[in-house]
Amino acid sequence: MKAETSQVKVTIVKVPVPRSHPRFELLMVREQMVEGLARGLVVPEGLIAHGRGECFDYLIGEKTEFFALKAIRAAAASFLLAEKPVISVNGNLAALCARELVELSKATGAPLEVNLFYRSKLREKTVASALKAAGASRILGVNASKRIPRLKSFRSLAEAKGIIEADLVLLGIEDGNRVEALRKAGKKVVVIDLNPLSRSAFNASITIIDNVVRALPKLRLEIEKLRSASKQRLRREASSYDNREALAEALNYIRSRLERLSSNLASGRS
Ligand code: PTJ
Repeated sequence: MKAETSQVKVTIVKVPVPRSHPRFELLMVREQMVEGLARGLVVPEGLIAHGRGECFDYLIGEKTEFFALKAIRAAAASFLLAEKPVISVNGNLAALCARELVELSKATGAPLEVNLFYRSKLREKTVASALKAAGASRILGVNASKRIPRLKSFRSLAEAKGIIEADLVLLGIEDGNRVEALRKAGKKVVVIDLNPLSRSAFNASITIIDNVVRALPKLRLEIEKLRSASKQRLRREASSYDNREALAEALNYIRSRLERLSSNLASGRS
């Protein structure tokens, strides 16, 4: 397989955003995505994926909710129990959270592995360089030559010492095919995805329904909190988590939030 590339001319207009803007944080995250595009980390399709994420973030209220905190607790315990955890990094994740990914990698000993849907040699290297610039010392996935079974896309390319041998894989902002293939290969898969209806969310072992920019630092803190816990406690935390229940909670939360908002509107309350 070989990727074909073509170039389009994009004019990026930078304007100062006042701190007082009610959506200042969100606009800054958008800036990171646009910069990511300019640096070749993010593909145009990544901007579309980001927009979908923003929409679901709007629906959950742009806060880390209880169902995400539960998933973060189970994911932290699972990381501490895992023998060969790996953190998979795509273009969007590298653009938004390179530093946090490196810190999580240091906190868990899990290597970072570049894994791209729109894979080209240049993008592999660009994402790896961004991780290196953020302090990563061990980066896998550049020139990966093994294949994840039952997966046809470029995403199946993985490293023997990384995703192929891993017992736990963390990934975020991606489609469901790889999650399914990794689960079939017997791995525990932790997904960060704002969309509780996505196939990734359904197929994962643990789905953190939250924005990666909020979830990753919280996951690292939770790992620090649980670090001295007994294996027995960690197993309890991991096994008491039910992914379907967490997804149902997220959907119910969105439904009741929308009901509340719409009845406030109908009754003239703000
Ligand atoms: O960098 P590459 O080549 O590997 O390509 C990556 C993209 C993002 C283009 C690719 O994985 C893709 O197309 O993903 P999808 O199928 O659009 O799925 C992205 C999912 O991530 C959607 O369910 C979004 O709601 C969700 N999402 C988007 N932004 C965020 C997010 N979830 C958490 N945090 C976000 N910031």
